[in-house]
Amino acid sequence: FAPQRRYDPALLRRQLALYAVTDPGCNDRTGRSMAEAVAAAVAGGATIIQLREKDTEGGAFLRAAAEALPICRAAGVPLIINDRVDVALAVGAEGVHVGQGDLPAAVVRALIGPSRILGVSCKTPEEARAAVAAGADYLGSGAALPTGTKDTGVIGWSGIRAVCEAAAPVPVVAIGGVGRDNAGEAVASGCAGVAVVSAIFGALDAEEAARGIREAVEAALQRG
Ligand code: TZP
Ligand code: MG
Repeated sequence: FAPQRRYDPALLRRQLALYAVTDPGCNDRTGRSMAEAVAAAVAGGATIIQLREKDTEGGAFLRAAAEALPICRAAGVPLIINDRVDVALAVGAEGVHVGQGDLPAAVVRALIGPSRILGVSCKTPEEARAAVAAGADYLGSGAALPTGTKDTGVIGWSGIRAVCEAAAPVPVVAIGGVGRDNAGEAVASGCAGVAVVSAIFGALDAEEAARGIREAVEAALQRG
């Protein structure tokens, strides 16, 4: 009997630098398949991938995850599944990401065990403290800025900073309207990295887009 170990927090923090979040709507517009989109993001330097396949049923979601997993594994990039604990466990993904309306974070932690990554979306310091207490490994916080990708409230960089302070030392990624030009602001606000949908997956050259954002994050992390 070998006790399961927690996913290494220092490794996870580094892997949160550029968190690429898939979107079927972006792929419809660019004509890329989900696998092509993931491969391009990873080639450009995405350090972690989330499959966020809203409106995709379980069977199709599982097939998408099974396609994405070897692409991510080959690059040493963790694969996180949005919302669906069952899909994450069935495919053997590294983790699950849930929002405030999904299964409670503590329940997800109990289901996935200690060694898989648990991410939780938080808009406020109160939500951040609860998610950390429930066993979150990282938080996603936003929308940092207005975005057409999701209809959600904007909390701004001050809101992101408040979540980072409440979550510490648990790392936070900013999401919503984030790209190359403002990735540095996310890091300056206390984030370990940025979570990006359209600035990568909506770009004509997703690989080049990812590369540019990764460079901006790394430069900001170097500045400290
Ligand atoms: N959660 C808060 S904003 C958002 C999510 C999933 C969408 C972010 O998309 P984009 O295109 O990177 O602004
Ligand atoms: Mg959700």
